[in-house]
Amino acid sequence: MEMDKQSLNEIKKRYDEDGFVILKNYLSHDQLTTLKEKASEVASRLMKDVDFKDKYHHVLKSLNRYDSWFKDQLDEGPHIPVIGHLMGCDPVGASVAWFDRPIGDQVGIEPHTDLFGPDKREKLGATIWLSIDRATRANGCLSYLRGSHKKIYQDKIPIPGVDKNSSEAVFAELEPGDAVIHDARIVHWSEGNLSEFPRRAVSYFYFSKKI
Ligand SMILES: O=C(O)CCC(=O)C(=O)O
Repeated sequence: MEMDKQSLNEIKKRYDEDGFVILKNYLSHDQLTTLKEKASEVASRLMKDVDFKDKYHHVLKSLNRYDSWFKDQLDEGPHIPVIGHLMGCDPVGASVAWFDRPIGDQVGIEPHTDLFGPDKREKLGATIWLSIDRATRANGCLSYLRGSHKKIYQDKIPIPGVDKNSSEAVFAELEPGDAVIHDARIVHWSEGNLSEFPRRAVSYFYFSKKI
């Protein structure tokens, strides 16, 4: 999606205030088809490898290490200018992830932030999460605690004391091809898939030192 200066400034304002911003119809039909095909192929290849199996058995990190198309997208994908604009610096690609939440998968991801460690105050980070399917509350869409990127939280999952029913909790319900970009400091989570519909997504994560 091409964005003019005014649109970029509008989304930056929302991103700075809320810690995330939803981009409707971000991918074209062709881009969505390609992403779905590539991600399904890599995921089915990597899922056969027992080393990838952990608590989040439908999540695969570092697709960029195992597939050159994802490495190219991480380093030079069309989303880099918008990520750089929102972060206010040159983003450094860290990881591409596959976040599947198949029908009946009860395992959501508890409230967390994406920046950890003693130097987290010196770092910036951002993720673009591209929805392959319709993501809803029923199938485990991403949820955010609006404005929480302005606070510092403990490096624990789940973060203690987060109220998922707070009036600041926002459900990022997306259509296929929509995207959400979030600040790595925002508290976010997702629930299990209690629906009859799949919920697949690919994310690209970037970080940088504050400048
Ligand atoms: O897709 C999900 O369920 C969680 C994604 C997430 O935590 C992230 O992109 O940082």
